[in-house]
Amino acid sequence: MQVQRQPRICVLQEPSGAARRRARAVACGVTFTSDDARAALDHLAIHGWARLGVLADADRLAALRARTDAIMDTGAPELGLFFQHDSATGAYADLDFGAGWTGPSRAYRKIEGLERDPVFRAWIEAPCFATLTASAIAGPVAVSRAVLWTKATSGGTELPWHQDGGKFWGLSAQPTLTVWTALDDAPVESGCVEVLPGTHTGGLATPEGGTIPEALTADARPLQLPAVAGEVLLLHNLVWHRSRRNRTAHPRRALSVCLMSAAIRCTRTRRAPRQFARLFDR
Ligand SMILES: O=C(O)CCC(=O)C(=O)O
Repeated sequence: MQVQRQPRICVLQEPSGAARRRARAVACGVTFTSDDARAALDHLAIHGWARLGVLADADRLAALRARTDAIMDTGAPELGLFFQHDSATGAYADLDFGAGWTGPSRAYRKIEGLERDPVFRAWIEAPCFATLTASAIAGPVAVSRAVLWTKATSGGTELPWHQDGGKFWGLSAQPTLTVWTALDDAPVESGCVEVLPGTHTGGLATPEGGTIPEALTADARPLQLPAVAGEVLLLHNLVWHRSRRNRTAHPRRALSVCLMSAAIRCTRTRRAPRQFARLFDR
């Protein structure tokens, strides 16, 4: 008898009820309470990811998108942001890691330092995130990084499986809470975030952190996390996650903010240590 081989990568979809609940949240608007925060944090602790629902309304989304466009068009030199453009091929290996802002373009894949921008800062310090961090982080809160991950229409760069931690991050302790906000709808076809649930419980795949060696993900069963504009996801920094290229005619932009205790320090020694912005006046 011939035995059929299973495909190596099997993508898991959330049950359709989840999509219905998301749609309902969009229709009704959501208030975010400390009970919501605790439920999401419990889910995060077990699975390495969680949904907070749609928390950014249409006005907020319009402001964040307009500011994203302006930042890409001008480079916002007064803010000293870090820019990285898409590679011409869409392959991660072909990225230019040192070029920075190279002129107006809607195809910057990664922009860091958004906590210094007033429009983004207002969202990072929105009351829902004060509520969230009150349940998640003891004492004063700081932002270790605030990043725009964007995938231009019919483009973007393949982001391989990685963890957001390890020696490369140069921190005195490992943060665990990343808050990801969809600025646009992010369906599967546009390169939504994908995770390997539970992988955060295994610690770092390599001491350096960052990209996961390919041999470890050959049999991976990704869970795709499509999101609607305004929806917020939590990602544990150590959960293995990735995102693919955008196959739609719409941009896929998202803001990812890593929140941590303000007691965590920068341990890099080659340059002056980074100072992390404190949030929520706590
Ligand atoms: O939005 C994406 O494509 C990637 C998100 C990510 O890697 C992160 O938030 O750490």
